Amino acid sequence: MFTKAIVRKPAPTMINGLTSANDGKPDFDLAVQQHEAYIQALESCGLEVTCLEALPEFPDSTFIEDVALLTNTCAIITTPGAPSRRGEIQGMRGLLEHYFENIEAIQTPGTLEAGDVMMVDSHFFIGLSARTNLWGAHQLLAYLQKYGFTGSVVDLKEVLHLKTGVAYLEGNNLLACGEFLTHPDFQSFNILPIEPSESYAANSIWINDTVLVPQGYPHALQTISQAGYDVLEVDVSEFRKLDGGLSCLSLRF
Ligand code: CIR
Repeated sequence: MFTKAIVRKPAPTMINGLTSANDGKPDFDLAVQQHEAYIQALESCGLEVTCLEALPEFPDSTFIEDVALLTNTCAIITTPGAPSRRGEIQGMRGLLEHYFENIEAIQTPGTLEAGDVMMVDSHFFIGLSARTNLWGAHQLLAYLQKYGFTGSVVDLKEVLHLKTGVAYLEGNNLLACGEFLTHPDFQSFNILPIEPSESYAANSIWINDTVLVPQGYPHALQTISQAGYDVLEVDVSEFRKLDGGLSCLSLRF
Protein backbone atom coordinates (compact mmCIF):
# COMPACT_ATOMS: atom_id res chain seq x y z
CA MET A 1 0.00 0.00 0.00
CA PHE A 2 1.14 3.52 -0.74
CA THR A 3 -0.19 6.47 1.23
CA LYS A 4 1.77 9.41 -0.14
CA ALA A 5 3.23 10.83 -3.31
CA ILE A 6 5.55 13.69 -4.16
CA VAL A 7 5.33 15.45 -7.51
CA ARG A 8 6.99 18.51 -8.99
CA LYS A 9 5.18 21.02 -11.21
CA PRO A 10 6.51 21.27 -14.74
CA ALA A 11 8.43 24.45 -15.54
CA PRO A 12 7.95 26.45 -18.77
CA THR A 13 11.51 25.41 -19.65
CA MET A 14 10.31 21.80 -19.96
CA ILE A 15 9.94 22.47 -23.68
CA ASN A 16 13.74 22.19 -23.79
CA GLY A 17 13.88 18.92 -21.86
CA LEU A 18 15.93 15.93 -22.95
CA THR A 19 14.26 13.76 -25.52
CA SER A 20 14.82 11.06 -28.08
CA ALA A 21 11.17 11.08 -29.21
CA ASN A 22 10.64 12.70 -32.56
CA ASP A 23 7.34 14.12 -31.49
CA GLY A 24 7.80 17.88 -31.36
CA LYS A 25 8.01 20.14 -28.33
CA PRO A 26 5.48 19.78 -25.52
CA ASP A 27 2.69 22.33 -25.18
CA PHE A 28 3.42 23.78 -21.74
CA ASP A 29 -0.14 24.89 -20.91
CA LEU A 30 -1.49 21.48 -21.81
CA ALA A 31 1.28 19.85 -19.77
CA VAL A 32 0.21 21.89 -16.73
CA GLN A 33 -3.40 20.72 -17.16
CA GLN A 34 -2.27 17.12 -17.59
CA HIS A 35 -0.10 17.38 -14.50
CA GLU A 36 -3.06 18.60 -12.46
CA ALA A 37 -5.17 15.70 -13.72
CA TYR A 38 -2.33 13.32 -12.85
CA ILE A 39 -2.34 14.62 -9.27
CA GLN A 40 -6.11 14.08 -9.11
CA ALA A 41 -5.64 10.52 -10.33
CA LEU A 42 -3.10 9.86 -7.55
CA GLU A 43 -5.50 11.35 -5.01
CA SER A 44 -8.35 9.22 -6.27
CA CYS A 45 -6.18 6.18 -5.42
CA GLY A 46 -6.00 7.38 -1.83
CA LEU A 47 -2.62 9.14 -1.89
CA GLU A 48 -1.84 12.35 -0.08
CA VAL A 49 0.09 14.34 -2.69
CA THR A 50 2.80 16.91 -1.96
CA CYS A 51 3.33 19.16 -4.97
CA LEU A 52 6.72 20.89 -5.15
CA GLU A 53 7.26 24.14 -6.97
CA ALA A 54 8.76 24.05 -10.46
CA LEU A 55 12.52 24.34 -10.90
CA PRO A 56 12.87 26.33 -14.15
CA GLU A 57 16.64 25.93 -14.23
CA PHE A 58 16.10 22.18 -14.68
CA PRO A 59 13.81 21.42 -17.66
CA ASP A 60 13.40 17.73 -16.74
CA SER A 61 12.75 18.26 -13.03
CA THR A 62 9.08 17.35 -13.28
CA PHE A 63 10.32 13.75 -13.76
CA ILE A 64 10.90 13.54 -10.03
CA GLU A 65 10.94 9.75 -9.86
CA ASP A 66 14.54 9.78 -11.03
CA VAL A 67 16.02 11.74 -8.13
CA ALA A 68 15.19 9.43 -5.22
CA LEU A 69 14.38 5.83 -4.40
CA LEU A 70 11.93 5.54 -1.52
CA THR A 71 11.43 2.32 0.45
CA ASN A 72 9.52 1.63 3.65
CA THR A 73 12.65 2.07 5.76
CA CYS A 74 14.98 4.41 3.90
CA ALA A 75 15.27 6.99 1.17
CA ILE A 76 18.18 7.05 -1.26
CA ILE A 77 18.89 10.27 -3.11
CA THR A 78 20.38 9.61 -6.52
CA THR A 79 23.00 11.21 -8.73
CA PRO A 80 21.25 11.49 -12.11
CA GLY A 81 23.34 10.27 -15.01
CA ALA A 82 22.28 13.12 -17.30
CA PRO A 83 24.56 16.07 -16.43
CA SER A 84 21.73 18.55 -17.02
CA ARG A 85 19.68 16.77 -14.34
CA ARG A 86 22.27 16.59 -11.54
CA GLY A 87 20.99 19.73 -9.80
CA GLU A 88 17.45 18.37 -9.53
CA ILE A 89 18.33 16.76 -6.21
CA GLN A 90 18.49 20.19 -4.56
CA GLY A 91 16.20 20.39 -1.55
CA MET A 92 15.40 16.66 -1.60
CA ARG A 93 17.23 15.79 1.61
CA GLY A 94 15.44 18.52 3.57
CA LEU A 95 12.11 17.39 2.18
CA LEU A 96 12.66 13.68 2.72
CA GLU A 97 13.75 14.26 6.33
CA HIS A 98 10.08 14.95 7.07
CA TYR A 99 9.26 11.36 6.14
CA PHE A 100 12.41 9.25 6.59
CA GLU A 101 14.86 8.69 9.46
CA ASN A 102 17.36 7.01 7.17
CA ILE A 103 18.56 8.91 4.15
CA GLU A 104 21.44 7.78 1.93
CA ALA A 105 22.87 9.15 -1.30
CA ILE A 106 24.53 7.80 -4.43
CA GLN A 107 27.92 9.48 -4.88
CA THR A 108 29.85 10.21 -8.08
CA PRO A 109 31.39 8.60 -10.06
CA GLY A 110 28.33 6.50 -9.39
CA THR A 111 25.23 7.60 -11.26
CA LEU A 112 21.73 6.26 -10.90
CA GLU A 113 18.28 7.42 -11.94
CA ALA A 114 15.47 5.72 -10.05
CA GLY A 115 13.50 5.17 -13.25
CA ASP A 116 16.00 2.32 -13.54
CA VAL A 117 14.89 0.73 -10.29
CA MET A 118 11.88 -1.55 -9.98
CA MET A 119 10.70 -2.72 -6.58
CA VAL A 120 9.22 -6.20 -6.30
CA ASP A 121 8.34 -6.72 -2.63
CA SER A 122 11.74 -6.61 -0.89
CA HIS A 123 13.80 -7.12 -4.05
CA PHE A 124 14.96 -4.32 -6.33
CA PHE A 125 15.87 -4.78 -10.00
CA ILE A 126 18.41 -2.17 -11.12
CA GLY A 127 18.77 -1.46 -14.83
CA LEU A 128 22.19 -0.56 -16.19
CA SER A 129 21.51 2.16 -18.71
CA ALA A 130 23.01 5.29 -20.23
CA ARG A 131 21.95 6.97 -16.95
CA THR A 132 22.76 4.32 -14.33
CA ASN A 133 26.28 2.96 -14.17
CA LEU A 134 27.83 0.02 -12.36
CA TRP A 135 29.23 2.22 -9.58
CA GLY A 136 25.80 3.65 -8.91
CA ALA A 137 24.20 0.22 -9.01
CA HIS A 138 26.76 -1.24 -6.60
CA GLN A 139 26.29 1.62 -4.16
CA LEU A 140 22.56 1.03 -4.27
CA LEU A 141 23.01 -2.72 -3.73
CA ALA A 142 25.08 -1.97 -0.61
CA TYR A 143 22.42 0.38 0.76
CA LEU A 144 19.70 -2.14 0.04
CA GLN A 145 21.62 -4.83 1.88
CA LYS A 146 22.15 -2.47 4.83
CA TYR A 147 18.38 -2.09 5.20
CA GLY A 148 17.53 -5.78 4.72
CA PHE A 149 16.56 -5.73 1.05
CA THR A 150 18.00 -7.61 -1.92
CA GLY A 151 18.82 -6.36 -5.38
CA SER A 152 20.07 -7.49 -8.77
CA VAL A 153 21.43 -5.79 -11.84
CA VAL A 154 19.73 -6.00 -15.24
CA ASP A 155 21.44 -5.13 -18.52
CA LEU A 156 19.31 -2.92 -20.77
CA LYS A 157 19.58 -2.79 -24.54
CA GLU A 158 16.80 -0.73 -26.05
CA VAL A 159 15.12 1.43 -23.42
CA LEU A 160 15.97 4.71 -21.65
CA HIS A 161 15.18 3.38 -18.19
CA LEU A 162 14.31 -0.09 -16.88
CA LYS A 163 10.76 1.04 -16.12
CA THR A 164 10.33 2.35 -19.65
CA GLY A 165 9.74 -1.28 -20.60
CA VAL A 166 8.60 -3.13 -17.52
CA ALA A 167 6.23 -2.48 -14.61
CA TYR A 168 5.43 -4.63 -11.59
CA LEU A 169 1.72 -4.71 -10.85
CA GLU A 170 1.94 -6.79 -7.64
CA GLY A 171 0.51 -10.31 -7.42
CA ASN A 172 3.47 -11.60 -9.47
CA ASN A 173 2.08 -9.79 -12.54
CA LEU A 174 4.63 -8.01 -14.69
CA LEU A 175 3.77 -5.72 -17.57
CA ALA A 176 6.50 -6.08 -20.17
CA CYS A 177 7.36 -5.26 -23.74
CA GLY A 178 10.26 -5.58 -26.15
CA GLU A 179 13.49 -6.94 -24.71
CA PHE A 180 11.81 -7.83 -21.41
CA LEU A 181 9.30 -10.32 -22.82
CA THR A 182 12.01 -12.97 -23.04
CA HIS A 183 14.54 -11.58 -20.57
CA PRO A 184 15.77 -14.47 -18.37
CA ASP A 185 15.58 -12.38 -15.18
CA PHE A 186 11.83 -11.99 -15.47
CA GLN A 187 10.64 -15.45 -16.49
CA SER A 188 9.27 -16.35 -13.06
CA PHE A 189 6.68 -13.59 -13.36
CA ASN A 190 3.28 -13.86 -14.93
CA ILE A 191 4.08 -11.62 -17.89
CA LEU A 192 1.33 -9.41 -19.26
CA PRO A 193 2.66 -8.58 -22.73
CA ILE A 194 2.43 -5.13 -24.27
CA GLU A 195 2.63 -5.01 -28.04
CA PRO A 196 5.32 -2.90 -29.73
CA SER A 197 2.88 -0.28 -31.05
CA GLU A 198 1.73 0.35 -27.45
CA SER A 199 5.12 0.10 -25.75
CA TYR A 200 4.64 3.45 -23.99
CA ALA A 201 1.89 1.81 -21.89
CA ALA A 202 4.45 -0.59 -20.36
CA ASN A 203 5.10 2.34 -18.05
CA SER A 204 1.84 2.03 -16.16
CA ILE A 205 1.72 2.24 -12.37
CA TRP A 206 0.10 0.12 -9.70
CA ILE A 207 -1.32 2.18 -6.85
CA ASN A 208 -3.28 0.30 -4.22
CA ASP A 209 -4.91 -2.11 -6.69
CA THR A 210 -5.73 0.52 -9.28
CA VAL A 211 -3.45 0.70 -12.30
CA LEU A 212 -2.92 4.07 -13.93
CA VAL A 213 -2.51 3.57 -17.67
CA PRO A 214 -1.56 6.26 -20.18
CA GLN A 215 -4.50 7.33 -22.30
CA GLY A 216 -4.68 6.02 -25.84
CA TYR A 217 -3.45 2.42 -25.53
CA PRO A 218 -6.60 0.27 -25.81
CA HIS A 219 -4.94 -3.13 -25.98
CA ALA A 220 -2.80 -2.46 -22.91
CA LEU A 221 -5.85 -1.18 -21.08
CA GLN A 222 -7.74 -4.34 -21.92
CA THR A 223 -4.84 -6.61 -20.91
CA ILE A 224 -4.50 -4.93 -17.51
CA SER A 225 -8.22 -4.81 -16.92
CA GLN A 226 -8.61 -8.50 -17.83
CA ALA A 227 -5.91 -9.33 -15.28
CA GLY A 228 -8.37 -8.10 -12.65
CA TYR A 229 -7.27 -4.54 -11.91
CA ASP A 230 -9.29 -1.38 -11.74
CA VAL A 231 -7.81 0.84 -14.42
CA LEU A 232 -7.66 4.61 -14.71
CA GLU A 233 -6.53 6.31 -17.92
CA VAL A 234 -4.43 9.44 -17.59
CA ASP A 235 -3.43 11.62 -20.54
CA VAL A 236 0.28 12.45 -20.39
CA SER A 237 0.88 13.11 -24.08
CA GLU A 238 3.02 16.22 -23.42
CA PHE A 239 5.36 14.31 -21.10
CA ARG A 240 5.66 11.49 -23.59
CA LYS A 241 7.28 14.01 -25.95
CA LEU A 242 10.15 14.10 -23.43
CA ASP A 243 10.39 10.30 -23.01
CA GLY A 244 8.61 10.56 -19.67
CA GLY A 245 5.91 8.15 -18.58
CA LEU A 246 3.44 7.89 -15.74
CA SER A 247 5.92 6.52 -13.20
CA CYS A 248 8.47 9.28 -13.84
CA LEU A 249 6.09 11.97 -12.64
CA SER A 250 5.90 10.94 -8.98
CA LEU A 251 7.59 9.39 -6.00
CA ARG A 252 5.13 7.02 -4.36
CA PHE A 253 5.61 5.65 -0.85
C1 CIR B 1 15.07 12.47 -19.45
O1 CIR B 1 15.48 12.16 -20.57
O2 CIR B 1 15.75 12.35 -18.44
C2 CIR B 1 13.66 12.99 -19.32
N1 CIR B 1 13.35 13.76 -20.48
C3 CIR B 1 12.68 11.87 -19.14
C4 CIR B 1 12.87 11.12 -17.86
C5 CIR B 1 11.91 10.00 -17.72
N2 CIR B 1 12.04 9.38 -16.44
C6 CIR B 1 11.84 8.10 -16.22
O3 CIR B 1 11.65 7.32 -17.15
N3 CIR B 1 11.91 7.68 -14.96
